[in-house]
Amino acid sequence: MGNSVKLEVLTGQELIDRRHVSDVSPQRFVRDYFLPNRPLIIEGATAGWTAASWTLDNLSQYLPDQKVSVRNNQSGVLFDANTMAFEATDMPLHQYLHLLRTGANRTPMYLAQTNLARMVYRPERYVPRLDYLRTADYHLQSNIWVGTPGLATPCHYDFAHNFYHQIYGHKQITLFAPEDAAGLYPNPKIPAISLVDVAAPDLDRFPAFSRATPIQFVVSPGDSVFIPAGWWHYVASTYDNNISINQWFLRLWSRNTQQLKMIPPMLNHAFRHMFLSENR
Ligand SMILES: O=C(O)CCC(=O)C(=O)O
Repeated sequence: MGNSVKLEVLTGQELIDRRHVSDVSPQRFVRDYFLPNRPLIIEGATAGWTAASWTLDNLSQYLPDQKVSVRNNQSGVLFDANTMAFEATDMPLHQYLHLLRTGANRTPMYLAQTNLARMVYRPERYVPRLDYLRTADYHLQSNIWVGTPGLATPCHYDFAHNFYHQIYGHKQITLFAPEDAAGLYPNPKIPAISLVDVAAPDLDRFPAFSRATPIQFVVSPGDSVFIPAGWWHYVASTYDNNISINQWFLRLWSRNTQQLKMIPPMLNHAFRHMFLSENR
């Protein structure tokens, strides 16, 4: 199966707070985590969500069958951070879930970053807004991720803030602060993506990576992670089949300075994307 996704040392797990939702009021979230742009693991935030009960066995009851694009890279990465190449197969969702349940897949497989709004009518029935989101927050989209062990999403950052919820199975997450960018060797063409394979870093090619500070931890069902905009994240499936859901959001009017710093690269990214799609 995958050639590099083995991780588990959990370096720096003491550098992130892990708190129960009852211990973090929305006001405390803003003061201690959102404004200082600090990540947080929150336990119990999804209790009561219908989606919190999703498993590989019952997901078909909630998501209608439809064609989905499933990544199946032998190399164990979702896409190659150097070339952006990836392999994918189209198949009916329910066939994919059956494949995972029976363990009949020959390679690691990943239904990655799939917008729930395109899969099901009114996904907020299953994945409601968190109490931490304010009325004016712009909820960009909720994505579902369904995969097997042996795959990782290369280290990258997003322009939006993220609540990442572990629904079923486990993931190992490695975070790096925005200040660690030099040690992560951003891809010159797509600076939001690191060239370093976090699970097997090539220190001859990327020597400054040894000066970056990883924050590594495992998420289990019921754990949510606040990943602020600009924080690098490498997300690995190392243990079991798994389901995660993430919610990207923007708080446009806020004193979170990191979010303001995201605006120029975000516009640059949007213009390039528009230009590239026009020239396709
Ligand atoms: O779960 C993963 O594989 C990656 C998640 C991610 O990159 C995100 O939520 O932004």
